[in-house]
Amino acid sequence: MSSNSFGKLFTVTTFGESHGPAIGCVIDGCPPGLPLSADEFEADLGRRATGRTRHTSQRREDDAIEILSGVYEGRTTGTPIALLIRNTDQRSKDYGDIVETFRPGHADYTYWHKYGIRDPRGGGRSSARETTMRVAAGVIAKKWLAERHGVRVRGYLAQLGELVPARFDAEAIEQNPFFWPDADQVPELERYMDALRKSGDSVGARVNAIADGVPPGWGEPIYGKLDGDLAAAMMSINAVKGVEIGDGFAAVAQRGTQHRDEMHLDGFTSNHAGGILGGISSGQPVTVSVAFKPTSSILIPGESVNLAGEPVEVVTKGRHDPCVGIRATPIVEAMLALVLMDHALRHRAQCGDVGPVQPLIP
Ligand code: EPS
Repeated sequence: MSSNSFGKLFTVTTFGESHGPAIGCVIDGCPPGLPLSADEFEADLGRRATGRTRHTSQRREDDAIEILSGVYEGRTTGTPIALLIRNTDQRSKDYGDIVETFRPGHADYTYWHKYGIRDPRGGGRSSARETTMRVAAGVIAKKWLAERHGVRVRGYLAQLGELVPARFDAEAIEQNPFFWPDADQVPELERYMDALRKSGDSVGARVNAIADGVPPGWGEPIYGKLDGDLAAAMMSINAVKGVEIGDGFAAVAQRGTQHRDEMHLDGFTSNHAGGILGGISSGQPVTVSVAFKPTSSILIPGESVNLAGEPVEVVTKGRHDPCVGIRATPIVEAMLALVLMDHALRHRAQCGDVGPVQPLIP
């Protein structure tokens, strides 16, 4: 009922609040024998973490993973993998002023109506902090997909406010704090973010992710479509407002002749479908694009109401991200990997004896 778990055969349950003692997850259904150690989580957790550049929240967490179960002598055992990260840099007094009020645009108001109680410190479960454990679980999925199927998942920032990349250079993405695919534009992004931070406002962003090497056949009609599960997974990330697969909403203005990806024995001519046809992977790269809203915790006063039903002005103090999308690339990658791994196992369970069938378009 309370939906803190997702996946069918590879399931992830996250728990914990932004200002609680710890956050964690339980991953069930991981195949046995996968080599796994705590240091393998560092790279992706570091890519997502706060406090690593001036353009994100200045809260400083080590995000050090403790593996509590499911791994013996450096290998997964097939039993539940429990991961824990202790919170060390909570500053709950920043939230003193909003205990009695609701930030406009934030989940404060809806959590209050749903539960009649809320943890206002750091936004509780609705905080970006919750995404840490998705990234941790995603490390396992990325590794299994790469080793077992040669699948590679990567992402990048495809829009920051009104700025879009002038070109796509895959090599540039990991060389700047924005995951931006054009190194020449990074100074412009720095200036943009500095001005935004100074203004006290926030801005939205778009993150794209691609999975290469996905074989045809993953995904289930009708209610377990790969794109349906991807949309749900991406929408479950706090602050996400839109998801597109392949050409997404641009398909509205396209003709059939334009949108279809023509097939030849040596390859498809295009990938408007984003690697998914009828909810099942086609063997082309799976492409997803995700819209993040502007952070609602901002310094510019906004009108709201308080618990007593009086009109109030709200200003959020604290160490907030002026653009939460800047550190969302590893989160989107993780959700893509988690959904793909779940579907790989589901496909193996039902149809493991079927393929490969011919013709197979490379
Ligand atoms: C967040 C507010 C900031 C961020 C936090 C998400 O935390 P605090 O309220 O404690 O200053 O630092 O993000 C993380 C700690 C994280 O690891 O992602 C928010 O309001 O969502």
